[in-house]
Amino acid sequence: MNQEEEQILEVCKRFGIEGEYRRFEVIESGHINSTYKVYFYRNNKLKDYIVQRINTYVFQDPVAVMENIASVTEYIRAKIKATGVTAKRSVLHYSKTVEGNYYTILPDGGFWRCCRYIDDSVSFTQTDDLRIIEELGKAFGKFQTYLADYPVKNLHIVIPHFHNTILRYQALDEAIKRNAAGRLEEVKDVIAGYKELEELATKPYRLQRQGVLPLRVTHNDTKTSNVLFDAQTHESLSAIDLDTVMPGLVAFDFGDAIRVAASTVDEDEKDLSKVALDLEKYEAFTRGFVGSLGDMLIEDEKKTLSLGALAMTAECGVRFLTDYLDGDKYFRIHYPDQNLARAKCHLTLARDMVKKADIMQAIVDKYCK
Ligand code: GN1
Ligand code: MG
Repeated sequence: MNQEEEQILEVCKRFGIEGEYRRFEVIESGHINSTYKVYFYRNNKLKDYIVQRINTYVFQDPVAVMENIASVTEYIRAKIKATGVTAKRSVLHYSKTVEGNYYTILPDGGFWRCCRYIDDSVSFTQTDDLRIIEELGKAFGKFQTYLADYPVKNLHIVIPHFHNTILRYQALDEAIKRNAAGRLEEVKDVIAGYKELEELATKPYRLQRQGVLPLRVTHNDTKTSNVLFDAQTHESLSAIDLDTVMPGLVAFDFGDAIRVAASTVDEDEKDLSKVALDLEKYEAFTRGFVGSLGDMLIEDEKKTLSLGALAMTAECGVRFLTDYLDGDKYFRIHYPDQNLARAKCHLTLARDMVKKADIMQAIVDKYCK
């Protein structure tokens, strides 16, 4: 047993997981935390758990992260139960240690948490199945409606200015000045490309600051892999990865999902001729998302929903580029220039969204009627 496995088992013990330990798998899809799926055998059944070590470079107050998550999941659970149905497969259930905490800290300082995986569920990193994409939209739309009346002041701001697109562009400027990894020369074109998009990409954030767009409780990390689906029917069950639940714009949750779910390619596709916004996928997501929001949106939110997709694609790309210039300190990479590949791919996708802006908004309008 290596050190990683020993730590995982120690964490499981502290969370009181019973049964016979079988094995663990590393889940590779996240860029921040270290995530493991751990299997125990109990009552003639295999039970799976998600055990995670939180990245405390990114989440500097991980206790606050867990307080947000516990509060939001309990709130959603109560809402679902109030409708008379079981919430067992519709919201995550985090485990508590014997001391009653939603986290435990190992001797090396590692900050860990554990939750039961939802039975018979699956997730997808990327899919071409339009029905799944519509279900994805439904899941994030429902997340909005569950939390529409959640007391926002109860939430900790775990990463200040998380979707402040203006500050993300400023952070890029600072990384350019530092040129810490000596990579500036090779990315000049990519920087110029992002600068061209700055005015449009920062518009939703500016509209919020001007009081035109309201802050709501948002998920803030709505990529495809952050929803669980029923393994057989592929109906959506629950939004997961609630680390970044904070006040935000509905256009950001919509847009960040479109960035991933409506793209023709993976986040780091190197053949840029393949990168585009797939309008069929876009429509499927929009149908699911807008369809489950009911009449929640105000007119200005409806009018700027599609712009959120450009904002989130450009912002995420700017963050990848900043990290590349800084020497890959923030996002986990699996090969040396992955952050650059991600940044170029996002720039190409964002430019395609600019071309398709009118069609994108017309599709939103169609489902807002
Ligand atoms: C990170 O943790 P993960 O992989 O779900 C990042 C998101 C980015 C995303 C890009 C806390 O999400 O903001 O959009 O990578 N999360 C944080 O794939 O920075
Ligand atoms: Mg995340």
